[in-house]
Amino acid sequence: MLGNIKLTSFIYNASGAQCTTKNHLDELSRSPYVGAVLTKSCTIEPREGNEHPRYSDDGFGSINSNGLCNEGYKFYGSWRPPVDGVRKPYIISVAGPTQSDTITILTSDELRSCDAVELNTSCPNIESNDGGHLAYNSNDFYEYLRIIMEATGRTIVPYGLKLPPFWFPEQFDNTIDNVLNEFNPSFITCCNSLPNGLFFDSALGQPDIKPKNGFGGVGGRYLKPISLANVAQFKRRNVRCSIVGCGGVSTGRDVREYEQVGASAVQIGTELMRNGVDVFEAIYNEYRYGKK
Ligand code: RRO
Repeated sequence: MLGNIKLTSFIYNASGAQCTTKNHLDELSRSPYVGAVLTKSCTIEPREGNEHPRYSDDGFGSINSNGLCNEGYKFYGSWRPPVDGVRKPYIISVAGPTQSDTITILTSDELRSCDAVELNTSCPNIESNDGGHLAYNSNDFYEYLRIIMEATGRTIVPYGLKLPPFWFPEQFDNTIDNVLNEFNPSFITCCNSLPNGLFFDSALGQPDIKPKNGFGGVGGRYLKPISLANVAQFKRRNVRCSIVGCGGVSTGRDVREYEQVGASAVQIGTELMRNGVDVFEAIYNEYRYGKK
């Protein structure tokens, strides 16, 4: 469950991984092992994103500076699951990225077609929020959300917050006091990618990805202990909302670990990028029937 939303499986895709186009969304919707369909973070207008190469996988984890490539909120608001798909929760990730664009998207008729919104407050790769700074300052974060909530009359569909990785006790405490207790999201997703990492190809003498001098958001197994700790830290503090784990899940055991430290659901990103939608069947079976 994400708040009051019943998922059809404990696992679903992370925003950004194979969820940008109609084909991606149709495919996710058709898999019985995928518990919800979550979109790529959207903006008002479609965006091409950053120059290529902007994604790389070193076999352990991933780095990206995709630059919010997406088809625009009207597309995501008008997408409907294919008729042969199982009806499962549809969650639209909204990036804004500005406050006024976020308000426009959240108050649009198009957004009423989804079951929930995941508000992306932590994109590490766009100019206006370089490194995901916003959510690292809980006073700014409060002010940002206060204006959005006032403008939307708090009437938007159930929503969650995609948070950046935190480390220090006061980051969890301040986010809970200034943000979660003030705005009561239905869920939080821990975490977005680690900002401004670098994968470097020594044979070529250059970074793996081109935008931003090679600096990008790190995901996959590099992120797992950090995301797992973030879920556990919020859980220990008895947050009222559901917690979604996201970071480095590639086996059923990973899913169980997230569940055991307090996650209500788990998202899969790098592994989905690597091996496509079939990963859900394998990971679901391992999780459910206890192998790996
Ligand atoms: O598109 C991206 O560059 C991106 C986004 Br919006 C995000 O939230 N997290 C990420 O790692 N990449």
